[in-house]
Amino acid sequence: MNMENKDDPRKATFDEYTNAAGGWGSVHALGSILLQEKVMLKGPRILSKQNKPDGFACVSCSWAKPADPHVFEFCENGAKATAWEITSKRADPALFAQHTVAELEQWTDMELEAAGRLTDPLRYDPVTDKYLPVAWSEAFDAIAAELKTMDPESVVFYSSGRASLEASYLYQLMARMYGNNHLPDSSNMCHESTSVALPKSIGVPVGTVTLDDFQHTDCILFFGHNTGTNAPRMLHQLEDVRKRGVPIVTFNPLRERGLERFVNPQSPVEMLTPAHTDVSTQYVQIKVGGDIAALTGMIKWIVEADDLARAAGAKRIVDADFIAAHTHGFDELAAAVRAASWEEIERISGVGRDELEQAAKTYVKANAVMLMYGMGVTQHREGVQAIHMLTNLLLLRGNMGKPGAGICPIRGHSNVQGQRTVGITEKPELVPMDKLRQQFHFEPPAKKGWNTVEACEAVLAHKVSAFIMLGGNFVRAVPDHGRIEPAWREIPLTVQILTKLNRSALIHGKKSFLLPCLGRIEIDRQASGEQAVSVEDSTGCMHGSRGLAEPASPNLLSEVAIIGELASRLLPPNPHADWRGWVADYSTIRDAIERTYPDIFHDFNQRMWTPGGFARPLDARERKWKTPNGKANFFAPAGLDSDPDMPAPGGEVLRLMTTRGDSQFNTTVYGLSDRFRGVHGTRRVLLMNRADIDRLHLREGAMVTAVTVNTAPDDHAHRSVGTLRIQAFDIPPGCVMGYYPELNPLIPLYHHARESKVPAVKAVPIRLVLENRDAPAASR
Ligand SMILES: Nc1nc2c(c(=O)[nH]1)N[C@H]1C(S)=C(S)[C@@H](COP(=O)(O)OP(=O)(O)OC[C@H]3O[C@@H](n4cnc5c(=O)[nH]c(N)nc54)[C@H](O)[C@@H]3O)O[C@H]1N2
Ligand SMILES: Nc1nc2c(c(=O)[nH]1)N[C@H]1C(S)=C(S)[C@@H](COP(=O)(O)OP(=O)(O)OC[C@H]3O[C@@H](n4cnc5c(=O)[nH]c(N)nc54)[C@H](O)[C@@H]3O)O[C@H]1N2
Ligand SMILES: [Mo]
Repeated sequence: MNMENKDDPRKATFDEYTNAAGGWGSVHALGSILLQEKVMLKGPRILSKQNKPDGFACVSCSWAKPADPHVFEFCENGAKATAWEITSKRADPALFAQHTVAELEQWTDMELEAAGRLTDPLRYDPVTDKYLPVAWSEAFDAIAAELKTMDPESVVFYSSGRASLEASYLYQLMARMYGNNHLPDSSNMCHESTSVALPKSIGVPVGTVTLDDFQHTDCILFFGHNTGTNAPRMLHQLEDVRKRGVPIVTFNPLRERGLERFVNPQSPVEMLTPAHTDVSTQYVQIKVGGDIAALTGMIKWIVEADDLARAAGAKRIVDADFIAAHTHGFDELAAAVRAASWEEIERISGVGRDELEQAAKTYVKANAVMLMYGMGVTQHREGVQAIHMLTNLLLLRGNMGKPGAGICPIRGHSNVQGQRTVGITEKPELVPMDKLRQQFHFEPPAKKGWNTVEACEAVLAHKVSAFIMLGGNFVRAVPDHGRIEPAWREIPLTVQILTKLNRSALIHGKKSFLLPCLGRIEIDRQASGEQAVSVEDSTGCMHGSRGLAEPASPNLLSEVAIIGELASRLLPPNPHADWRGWVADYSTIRDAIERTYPDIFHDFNQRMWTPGGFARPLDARERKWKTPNGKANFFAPAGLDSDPDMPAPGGEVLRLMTTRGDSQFNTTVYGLSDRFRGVHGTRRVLLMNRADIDRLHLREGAMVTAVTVNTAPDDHAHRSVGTLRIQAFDIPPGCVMGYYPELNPLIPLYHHARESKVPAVKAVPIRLVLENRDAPAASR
């Protein structure tokens, strides 16, 4: 264990990051990452192929990859993710011979993954409490034999959004041929609120914006996304847009650096001079959970201004023709916003009426508006309603289905959108089951499967006999660790397909296998030669991706090969499902995908190398509405708070948002600093408003325990996380920011979005208890 990497909040330092995002900081950080992973030599060559038409699709975020890429079409965080995958460090059998699982459990998340790439398949040995090497064929036979004895209803097939379209398609097919739709995925914790909201409002499950739209837009609204950290390549498009003078209005409780100022590390002019691009033209520092209220205020101003315009016979403010021809529900929405009081709007949004009116005026001045959003919107109790409010705003002025306009949910994992496109979902109605039946001559299961929260509930109820994981770190990513972890250890069989050691490998089932796979950056050699895979980005474009690094170990298999080998042992022989043939030549998997989804994937093998990717057809882009009533739908808000069951403000209860820092990819923690927010040397910190610190008789630098305030009447569980340092920060009163996944023990499993069951991790009610071990005075 590296003691330098120990998270000691008492030794943390804080500063104000005064520079822009991007710039020298990025370049410097990049060099030190390559050095740390000992990949100085191969790193730069590999990075030059990142997100290029003939290269590999970045394994970090899912932002679009342009047809005419920059020389370096990657960001600092994408480079970190690459270095993390091509690292020269190895977690080989020698490491596991040295340490029991109980010992490894003492390691931090960061130390576990820093051990490096897994090299060989491993089987848990309860006698020695160690993971021991196992032959691939023995592992597959053993897992298949176990699964065959189990009730398919009790087996879960989780996936994290990184696996390729090819691997994902085979995975869902294996689960369905085995006999269930228990296919929860990381999207259930992420943009599921989007997948529920958009089909009802505009009849598509994904965003409508493509990169081209950035050239035609004349206003961008930005809700709840930390772009500088989580999709930094988008800053290129934002910079271009700003250079044209297009306004960007941002709604976020925190003044995220990447949305304030940006220096392009690839632009020599900006690098040599202190010039930078101002990103947001108006920054609305909204309260956590205040989006529905803020949007109500904006829409109220628009509707009332339109009333006046109509009365005066002046030009309408709303697009009345579009509303009449294309939409349903305008009158209900208008009535709801007219009835809302400004007093309530201001109190719940935490924003003054003038600020909201200013934002609304910017919006109505523009002819083509794009709206982008992230986890700050989806991960609330009323996350689905909040998204309806976003589409409401766009539909008011026909900002859907015209160049430069539309909605853009900024997706997380690099292929999370694509997985859903090829059938990874617990909802049978989203899958063309008749096509699967025809193609593979089996009866697909009709019963709805479990999503992530339901799978956790099943684990708690001891209904799960096996949990298979295609990537990810399920045990760490989900809420309520204190309840989930003990139940997890009771699962008869857990199987993880993974690249690095993580907590889910250590908190394992009674029997446990670790099946290490190739990463997307590595060369994938099969019987017919080197294979490529494909992914879908946040803008619905499909890209080919070819690995170019030598595999971390000769004993790794690709995800496709692991699924194919397991399926061919698990499932009865079926001449229509040639698992080993698919593994030998992935182009045949793409042929199968094309047969299941001809509209999206016609000529898949030819088109996958289109520069910039090929776009899936999206009816909403052509103002065709595949909603139940054939219209684009307005939805009136049921209430103004995205978190209506939160105890009243002003008391001791605070709203905790759990979020990512600059040195992590989800549960993968690269380091202890969050540079743009000025936090160094710890992740055990709560960023608070200074007035709250005083009001609650706390002190900056004091150490506290955070305790969850239960909101369900029958919940008596005690949830707490201790040794957290208080730091004053520019955040609205009543709101607190802390880091995920360290704070996940605080989140009750039932605290999820009402309609989508996305854990409501952005607004957890907590109170703070002073510990008597203080940190030295803060150094800000
Ligand atoms: N480097 C890096 N890149 C990543 C990831 C990573 O961990 N590291 N993760 C990937 C994944 S899976 C995902 S889903 C995305 C996540 O990317 P984001 O969507 O940016 O997710 P978070 O980091 O959780 O940040 C949420 C943002 O919403 C704001 N926010 C919180 N509550 C509210 C609210 O009530 N209203 C509004 N308007 N804003 C709010 C927070 O201040 C923060 O800026 O990034 C992807 N890309
Ligand atoms: N409190 C709180 N909780 C959250 C969130 C939050 O904002 N706050 N965000 C939620 C969101 S948006 C998401 S998406 C989930 C993330 O949940 P997951 O997707 O389950 O978690 P990750 O941390 O992305 O998974 C990291 C692991 O993936 C494995 N891995 C990496 N690359 C590969 C690969 O190429 N193949 C395979 N097979 N495995 C690989 C590595 O072993 C690594 O340890 O967490 C959710 N949980
Ligand atoms: Mo995500």
